[in-house]
Amino acid sequence: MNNIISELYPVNNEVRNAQLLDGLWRFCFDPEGSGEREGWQEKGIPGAVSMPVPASFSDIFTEAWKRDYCGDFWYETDIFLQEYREDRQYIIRFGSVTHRCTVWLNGMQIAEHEGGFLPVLADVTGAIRPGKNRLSVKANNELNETSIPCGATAVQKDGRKLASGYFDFFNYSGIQRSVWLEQIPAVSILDYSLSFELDGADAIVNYEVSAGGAFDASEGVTAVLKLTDADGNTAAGACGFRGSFRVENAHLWKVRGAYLYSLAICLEKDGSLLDRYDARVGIRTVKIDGEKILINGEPVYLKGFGKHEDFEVLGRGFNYAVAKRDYECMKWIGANCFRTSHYPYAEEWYRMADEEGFLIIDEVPGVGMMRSFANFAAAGAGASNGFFGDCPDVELLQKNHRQAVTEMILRDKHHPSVFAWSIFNEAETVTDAAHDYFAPLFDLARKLDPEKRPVTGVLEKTSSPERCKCYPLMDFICLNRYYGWYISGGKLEDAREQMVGEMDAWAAKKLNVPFLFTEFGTDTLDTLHKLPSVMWTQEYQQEYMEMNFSVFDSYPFVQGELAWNFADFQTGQGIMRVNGNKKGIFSRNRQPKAAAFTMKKRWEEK
Ligand code: GCB
Repeated sequence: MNNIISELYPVNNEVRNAQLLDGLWRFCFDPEGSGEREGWQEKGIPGAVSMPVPASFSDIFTEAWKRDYCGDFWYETDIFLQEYREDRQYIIRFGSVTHRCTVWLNGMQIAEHEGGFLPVLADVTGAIRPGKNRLSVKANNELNETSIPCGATAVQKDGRKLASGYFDFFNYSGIQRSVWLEQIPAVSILDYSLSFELDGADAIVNYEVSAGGAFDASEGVTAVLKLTDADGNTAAGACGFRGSFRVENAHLWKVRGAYLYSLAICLEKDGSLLDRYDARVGIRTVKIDGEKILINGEPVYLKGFGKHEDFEVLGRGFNYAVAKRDYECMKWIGANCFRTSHYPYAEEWYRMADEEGFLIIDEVPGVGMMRSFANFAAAGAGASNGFFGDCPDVELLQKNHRQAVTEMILRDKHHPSVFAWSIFNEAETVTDAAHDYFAPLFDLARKLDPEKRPVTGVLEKTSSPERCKCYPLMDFICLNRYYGWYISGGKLEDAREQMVGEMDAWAAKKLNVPFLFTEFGTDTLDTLHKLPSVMWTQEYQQEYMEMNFSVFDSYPFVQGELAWNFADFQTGQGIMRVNGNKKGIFSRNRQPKAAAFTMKKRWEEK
């Protein structure tokens, strides 16, 4: 884990410089896994083709084996540095490399990272030189039962490897997020933490700043903070590495009514500036109070989606235009929340949510912890297994999971949009081994978050009120339920009865916590209509939604509904999927299906 290099998002100001390295890089596959042995990191990669960064490589090519490629693959680019300065620290920052990588600069190894959805950081001070530098990345996208997400890698008849995730999304891989070269002062701000209390019209901001490098606080270096409101007026200030300050008549960050202050965090010595980090701050509180979710002390009902980072050609590559369109569609439909199913998204998503006033449940890639390539279907049929009891190396799995929780919270704790952490999606939760596996991960999240946001996990059907051993770990309970699709598909009245049966059993437990439906939905073709409806038509999706809504509305502890999915998305191939999962309320190219109008009407009124 890269715990000494700052996770802070790159900024540009008078002392910090962040240069984007995105563009066309050189790329090649390494099916034999021999590149490192053969010294490609020193000699350069052989037979390279050009490859856009950021993007998944998968949907760029026209050959099936390249789309489905599993194993090692390499990226390479040149970085030009005009001048090397002794008083600077040089950092290379990948938003992510999926699922693991080793990185070299001019043949010298500078980073190694496990996990495909969080930043890879390398301190290249001393390794980078003026002029041209070669940056080489060996990445690998195999899946196994100790990686998160979990899956398996099989060797096919022709010798090629094939990854099969124990999850329902395509194993998109590559350098899917932006890459930066940062130049920061040798004495620099490593991290900061904020938490908020409301006091009448004022807010108290508790803060802590940590610094590193050639640094010794006793030598008279101090932190100076200045908070500026959206009109550019000074709102508050403070001195010292930790403390608190009062913001009079604080302008709160509200759900769908965002307000962001600017916070300049400076390191100073004898009045001269050593470092400065510019942060955006949303003042708001989060609390669970009985069955309610409170933001700034006021109950909020969550409306929105489980999403994916997914689009034509880009795969999981971040693209501002697609993200902006998604926010516009979510605003149009009256949503206020989404879950980053099933992995932390590119940081730009959170920065945009901060501005747009959306709430986010931030999820680690703790998905596939049930040995079935389609646990959603297996669960519907009542299947379950003891994943944690017979996982080949549960300690290694937990170590990787712990690392993802740590890196996610370190990266995302500053966002007002993030109001909860999700530790898993649809894991096996019915054994004592599962409870023992998850309990320390919940504790870790609670310990790391300065704001003590709620921590949750997402339960599939087998995690029933009678059998689930993990729901007591959660601050609110998230249910993925498909009554009327995987269960009693096409028979909405039977489905309603079964759903009510389960909800009555939860109600009888009197847990006094909020419940969210984090998934419910039907595969629906955006070309298909039929009256009376049948499964897969747009009419059926609407009727299914109406049935679900009427059940949600009869249980006051249901405090939110995040439909599955915002948009159609790519999956692996199989008889359950028609070129991907079609449960989108929007098509893959972000046009509304009929149910979108049903939801818009409800959500605008609710
Ligand atoms: C689920 C999973 C999600 C699937 C969905 C489905 O329960 O959490 O990843 O895509 O069901 O459509 O079956």
